[in-house]
Amino acid sequence: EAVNPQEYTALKLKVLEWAPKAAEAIKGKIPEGANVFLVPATLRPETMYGQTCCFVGPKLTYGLFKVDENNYFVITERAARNMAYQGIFAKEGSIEKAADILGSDIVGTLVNAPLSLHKEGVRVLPMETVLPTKGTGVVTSVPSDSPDDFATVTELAKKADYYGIQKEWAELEIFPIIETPSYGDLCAPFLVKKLKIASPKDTKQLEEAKELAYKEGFYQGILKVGDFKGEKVEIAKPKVRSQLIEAGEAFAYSE
Ligand code: A2H
Repeated sequence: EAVNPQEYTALKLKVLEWAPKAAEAIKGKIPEGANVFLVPATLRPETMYGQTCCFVGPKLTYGLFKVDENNYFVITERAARNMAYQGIFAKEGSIEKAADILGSDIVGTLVNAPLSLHKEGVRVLPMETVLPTKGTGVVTSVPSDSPDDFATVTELAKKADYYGIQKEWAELEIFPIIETPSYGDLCAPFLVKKLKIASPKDTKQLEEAKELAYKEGFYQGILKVGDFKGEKVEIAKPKVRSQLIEAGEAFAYSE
């Protein structure tokens, strides 16, 4: 655990259509018509325009937690326990779990990703490297700017049958969203190629790519899309975050 608290932006990805096994797992457990959200924790809210899918750990168990009468979150129990003391649930200081769902059973679910240029929704896909001990255990995927995400979607598209997914779910168009002087406007694909990263298992090079992408994107990047188009990432980041929070599509989460 970090010494300093990490302040994440928790994004609300509303479920539009459940994968069959997940639908089975939650059947009869929540009121008819209640909203369910997958809730990834991110440090880069300004990149949310570039979401192409949402990752869960296939072997992790998630809970369906009650927020209020009409709203539920899919997150790890660990994250729910933290949220219970951050004014996020109607009933402060306690959690109410309606069901358990295995990550692999959620794969294939269609969710709405706020700000994403893919307005038709994005799919939930498996990511083996999701840590149960960080954030909410749900990770939204921005392959244009996150080397981890790009390496994972590339692997998923290559071995779609092995991962039990439809290839096209991993192949949504990757739109450029941040312009950088050194790595162009598709920072993560550029660095993954440059550092010869062949798969998500190349953890050492990925660590380096992540570092380079973050520094360049954050300090030199300029947004190419959205309401703050043309602004420096450093300046636009808190603005995008506030906009999401004010729209009720995100909230602050720290741990
Ligand atoms: B970031 P830190 Cl575009 N397991 O969001 C593995 N990774 C996780 C996670 C978990 N349980 N929870 C969150 N994350 C990811 C966007 C992004 C992120 C971009 C570029 C870099 C980047 C889109 N994915 O993170 O250890 C989430 O991915 C680079 C580190 O708390 C989250 O932000 O610093 C970030 O890691 C949090 O990592």
